Amino acid sequence: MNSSFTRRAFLGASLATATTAALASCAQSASPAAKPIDRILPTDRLVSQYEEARPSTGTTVTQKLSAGIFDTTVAGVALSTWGYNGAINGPIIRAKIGDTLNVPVANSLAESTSVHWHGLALRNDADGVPGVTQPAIPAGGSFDYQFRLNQPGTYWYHSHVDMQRERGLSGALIIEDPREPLLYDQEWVILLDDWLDGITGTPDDAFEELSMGMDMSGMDMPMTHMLMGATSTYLGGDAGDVRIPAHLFNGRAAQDAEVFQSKPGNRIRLRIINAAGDTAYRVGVPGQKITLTHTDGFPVQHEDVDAVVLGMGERIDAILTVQDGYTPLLAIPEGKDGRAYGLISTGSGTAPDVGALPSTLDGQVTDGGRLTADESVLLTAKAPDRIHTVRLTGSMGKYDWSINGRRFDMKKPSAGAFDISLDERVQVKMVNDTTMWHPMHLHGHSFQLANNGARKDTVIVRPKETVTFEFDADNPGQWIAHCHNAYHAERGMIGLFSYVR
Ligand SMILES: [Cu+2]
Repeated sequence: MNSSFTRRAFLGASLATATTAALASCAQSASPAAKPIDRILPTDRLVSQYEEARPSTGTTVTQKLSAGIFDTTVAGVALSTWGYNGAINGPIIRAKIGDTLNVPVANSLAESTSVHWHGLALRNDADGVPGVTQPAIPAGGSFDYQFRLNQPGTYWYHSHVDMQRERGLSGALIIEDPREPLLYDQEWVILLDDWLDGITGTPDDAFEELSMGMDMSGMDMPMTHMLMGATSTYLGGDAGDVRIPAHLFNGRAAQDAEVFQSKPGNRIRLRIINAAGDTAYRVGVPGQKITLTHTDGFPVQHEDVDAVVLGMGERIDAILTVQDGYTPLLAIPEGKDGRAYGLISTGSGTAPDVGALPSTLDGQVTDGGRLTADESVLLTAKAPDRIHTVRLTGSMGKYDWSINGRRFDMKKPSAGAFDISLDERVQVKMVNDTTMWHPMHLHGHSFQLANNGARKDTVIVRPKETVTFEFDADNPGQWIAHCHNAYHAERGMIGLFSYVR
C-alpha cells in the first residue's frame, strides 16, 4: 500500500463520517451532540436581568473620563504621554455599594480604547474588553459605562486595549460600605506603577523588542528594554522581563515623593494598588509592622507583617498606625533596581533623604494569595460541578506566552474556551508549566483560593506551581482570564470563561 493511497482513504473516511454527522444533525436537531454551543453573550437578556436583580440605592455617581495625550514630567524628564483627564493617574472614583456608576468616556486618542473595571463582578456588557464584551471605542468616539456596584473594596480601572494602560490610562476605584466594620482615621489610596513611556521609549517599543524573544538576544541585537537577571526568591526565580527607568508612587518618582499629612496615633487605611505592567512591589515601613486587612477588595483574617508583595493587578488594604515624625512607606520592586515611596508626616522632624532609606524589606513577608479569608466572605461548602485545568504555557525564548498552548486570538475569542453553566461551582486548577511567575486575573468574579484562602480576583502563580481556586458561576456572560503582566497578556496569555446554556 503506498502512502498516497493511505492518505486518500483516510480523507475519504473522514468526509464520510462528517457527512453522516451532518445528515444526523438534520434528521434529529434535538440531538445534544449536534447542537451548536449556545453561548450567553453580553447582549443576552440575562445580563440585564441579573443587573436589575442587584441591590440599588437609587443613587447614580457620575465621573467623566477623557482619554487623551498630555504633557507632564516624570522623574525629572519632560514627556508626552496618554492618560485620563490629563494626569498620569485618573481621578479616584468613589461610590457606595448599591450605587450606579456612570462613566461617560470620551476618546481623544488617535486609536480606539476601552475601560475595564478591574475586580468588579459587574454586568458583562460593561466589562470593557473589545471583541469580547463590546466594540472598542473608536478614536474621537465616546461610550457610556453604566453599572451597579455590588461589592465594597479597593478596585482599579484601566484601558483594556493593547499596551495603553502602560501609559497613564488607569485610576483607582473605591467602593465604600456604609456598614464598614474596620476602624480607621484616614485613608491613603496608593497606585504603584513601573514607568518607561517617554524615558526609554514607549511601551509599544518595549513590547515589540520583547516579542522577538530571548532567543534573539544571542544575536547582535542591541537590547534596550529586555531585562536579564532580575530575580526574586520570593517569586520563585525570574522576577520580570522589562527594564524600568522609574518606579512611581501615586505618579511620583522617589526624588519627588508624595507627603501625606497625619497625626501621631492615627490609623491610616492604606489602599494599595499595583498598577504596574511587569513589576511586583514589596511594600512596608522599615522597622514597623502593618496589619493586612483586605486583598482584592475582600476582607482577610488580619495579619501583622513587615512587608507584603503585590503582583500586577493585586490590591492590598492595610492599617498603619502613625508614629511621630516622618514615616516612609516603601515600595521596592521585586528583583529590580530602584524604589518608590511616599512619606507620612506629623509635622515634626525632617524628611529622610532617599539615599538614607533601606533598599530591602525583610522579616515576615507575605502576599494576598497566602492570606486566609475572613469568615464573612467564605464561599459556602459545596463540591465542584465542573473542574477546569488552566495550564500557563510559553517561554522567554520565543516570548510565546499562552494558555494551554494557545495564544489568544481576539478574532476567535471562544476558541479553546472554558465552558461553564449558570449556578455551577467551578473549580480551576492553574498549573504553571513555565519558568516564570504570573499574576493571573479573572474578570467578573471573585474566586476563593483552596483551604479557606482569600477571596481574590488576581493571584500570583509561581513557576511550576499549581494554584487551585473555586468560584460560583453567578454572573452570566463571556469573561476573560489572563496574566496581568501586560506584556504576557498582549502576547496571548489570555483564556475565556464562557457561560453556555
Ligand atoms: Cu505572565
